[in-house]
Amino acid sequence: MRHLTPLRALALLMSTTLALAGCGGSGGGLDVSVTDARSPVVAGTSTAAVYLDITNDGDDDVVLTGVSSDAATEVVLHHTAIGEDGAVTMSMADELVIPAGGTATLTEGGDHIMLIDPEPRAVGDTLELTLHFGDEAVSVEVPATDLLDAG
Ligand SMILES: [Cu+2]
Repeated sequence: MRHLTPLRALALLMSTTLALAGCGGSGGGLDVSVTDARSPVVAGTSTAAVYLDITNDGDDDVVLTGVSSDAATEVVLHHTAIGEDGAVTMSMADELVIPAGGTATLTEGGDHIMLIDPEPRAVGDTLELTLHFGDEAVSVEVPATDLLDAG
């Protein structure tokens, strides 16, 4: 009879936890992948933007209905618009539709995720974000990046 060493048991436990975290639903057919997640660190502000690409490989449109994180007081979806006078305004968005086979690009100057009162971070830190698609959810590790590296 083989016994698990404590380390091995821990590794097993961690991989189970990760697998659970990566799949909020029970195989409800959500076929979404998230790439290029990043959150530039801006000193002296009480908010932080998160940018990422959400690709919907499924046959049906999916709707991003909310975003949450333990690393911030609040997480909101923002829509950026440039008015006729050239002024940039950000407004809250309730949801974001990602069409079947399409990609939603959340990027500088466009739609983005906003963290309100995020925990202090340094470049290279990661924070965990959960994207909610109705009853299903996808967890994303978002690295903090240097603002100047954003291109
Ligand atoms: Cu914003």
